[in-house]
Amino acid sequence: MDKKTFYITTPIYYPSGNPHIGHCYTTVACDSVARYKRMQGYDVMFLTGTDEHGQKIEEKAKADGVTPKEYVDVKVAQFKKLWDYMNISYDRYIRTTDDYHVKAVQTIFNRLYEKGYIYKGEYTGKYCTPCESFWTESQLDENGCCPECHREVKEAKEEAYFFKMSPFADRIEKLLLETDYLRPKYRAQELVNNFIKTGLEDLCVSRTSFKWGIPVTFDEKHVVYVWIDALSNYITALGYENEEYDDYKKYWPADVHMVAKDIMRFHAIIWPAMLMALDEPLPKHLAVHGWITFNGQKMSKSLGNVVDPFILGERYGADAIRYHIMREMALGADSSFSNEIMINRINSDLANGLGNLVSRTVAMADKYFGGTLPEDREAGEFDDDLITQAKALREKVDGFVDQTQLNNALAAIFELVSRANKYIDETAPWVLGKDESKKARLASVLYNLLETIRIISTLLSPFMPSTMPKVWEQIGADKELITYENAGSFGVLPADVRVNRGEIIFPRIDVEKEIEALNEIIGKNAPKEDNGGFEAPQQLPEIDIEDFAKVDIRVAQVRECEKVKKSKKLLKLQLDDGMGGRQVVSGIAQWYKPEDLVGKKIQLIANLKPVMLCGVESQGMICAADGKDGSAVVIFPDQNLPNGAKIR
Ligand code: ME8
Repeated sequence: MDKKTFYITTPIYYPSGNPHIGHCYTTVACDSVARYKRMQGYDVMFLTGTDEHGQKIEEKAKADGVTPKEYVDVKVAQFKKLWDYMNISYDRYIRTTDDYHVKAVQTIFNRLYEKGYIYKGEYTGKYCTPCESFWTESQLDENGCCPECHREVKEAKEEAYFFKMSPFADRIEKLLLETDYLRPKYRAQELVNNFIKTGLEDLCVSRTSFKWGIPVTFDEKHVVYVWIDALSNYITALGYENEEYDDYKKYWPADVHMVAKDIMRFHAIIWPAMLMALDEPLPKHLAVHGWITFNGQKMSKSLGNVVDPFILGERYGADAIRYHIMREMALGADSSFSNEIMINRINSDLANGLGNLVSRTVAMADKYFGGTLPEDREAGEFDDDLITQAKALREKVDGFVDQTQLNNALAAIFELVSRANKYIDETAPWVLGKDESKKARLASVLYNLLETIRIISTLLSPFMPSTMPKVWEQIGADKELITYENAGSFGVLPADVRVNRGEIIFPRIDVEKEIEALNEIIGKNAPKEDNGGFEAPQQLPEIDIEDFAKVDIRVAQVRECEKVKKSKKLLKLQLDDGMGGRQVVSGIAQWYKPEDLVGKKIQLIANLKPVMLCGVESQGMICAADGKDGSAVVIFPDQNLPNGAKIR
């Protein structure tokens, strides 16, 4: 019988800069799912690649004095180098400059034209150059800026081809609201309200103002513009309308497209509409995750130096980075990146939790039995609880992987790590080891631990593929015992299993020293132009420490947030300040949406006299820095700080 297939994709990334930890997240997450599914016996196709056309690339290449193709070749090599480094097991890598893709996109464009879904018109609209997107007036944010990146848009007009979206509105609404295509589902209503209920607008799909794109065959001054080119990759990479590959029938429809929220709309609305127009089946799931943020800002190329995945990987190993980013990001929510949180997590979960479990177990088997367990056994208290939990783990992890909730899958695995460490404390093998008559009991305890570690490490291997083989070596598990089937049963290792003491798999990191070292590296790597023309204002006259002590600055958490009616600038925030709560009004509405702030910790000036702003009382002020572009950037303290903590 043919194996069941599983097709998973990352977005194809713009190679307009170097890849950063944000790109790593999606790619590592897809890789882990792909590996897990392979372990389950699926025939997996895991696709990633690069989206190489567009005005931005054309401009960057020109600035560097190279052709666009020369420019992207260098960047693509950088992406591929990172994926090798991170152990990304992609099966196929698509470049939108690949000949077969170019021809297939032309065929797709022509087909949509012949079917009457593409027509020629004139575009007048608001154009955001960084996002390469046209927006309608109604889609702009409250400041008349791009709804994605909130930068200025400019009026633009040109002859263009359009893709008719309206015929698909009803089907797309049903897809979003009545099926589990979109994950998390709670985003569906917002999409329907913002883009479908207001009338699904036709999409501009060609441009004449630049050349670096796929020419429209019947009207060569036009190039296919962004989305028809980019989204088609998911099918052209399987051989749709080309001879390069022949897997379309086998793998389509995709099981999971994974993207971040910035491109959710394109994958939730435009991509299904394109497929409907082509009469092709729709993908099964779209998993949308949030952004990795740094100080509340989306991680981007300019911040890439702060958390260069190569630098972090060299210091802690690719697996520790993979673990950390997947453990931090809940499907749908943003995840704030900090070197300190990462190092603490490596210490607590990997060094103290898993690492200790393995090294203590192996060391005791070595010490008390010379490395080989005797076959006599004696069951005892606590065994059943551990064994039941260990046997149940696989099913739990399966469920979370199927829902693309990888943080929960890892949390479930590490619950068992904690349970096993607790079992060591409960059974106290070092006491059993002192008493000759307890040897059979001691052997049982160590065997149960080795079995639990086998199950844990098997299920962890798709997430941390390079470290787990070291664990198998240490616990004496032959490669053929490491299977998905065996991860569901207990008692797989031979009774006289032989362990091999080895190196510590995750050494503990000295947090303070490491942060210092990282800061030094970051300082060295920071590009000189990073200040981007920003000139620090003149320092104010000196004050005494007593003057400063008069200012009461506290950590507080935003519980609720809404716009102040009739004001473009003000947000009203309800804070938990550890002192009973209060309301603060802040002039940051141009740069933050209420949902960007809810749940976040902020810094509160707590003892400012209350004032009325636009008729609303403000009992304090939240701290923000002046951004380069005149924006206000809220300073977010560590999320783990307690509400009401004093800032000195
Ligand atoms: O949008 N946090 O390419 P892109 C989490 N070419 N994920 C992040 C991230 C962050 N800070 N930054 C980037 C494009 N990503 C188009 C896609 S698909 C047919 C065309 C990840 O290079 C995340 O997966 O801007 C996001 O959706 C993607 O990179 C955007 O990559």
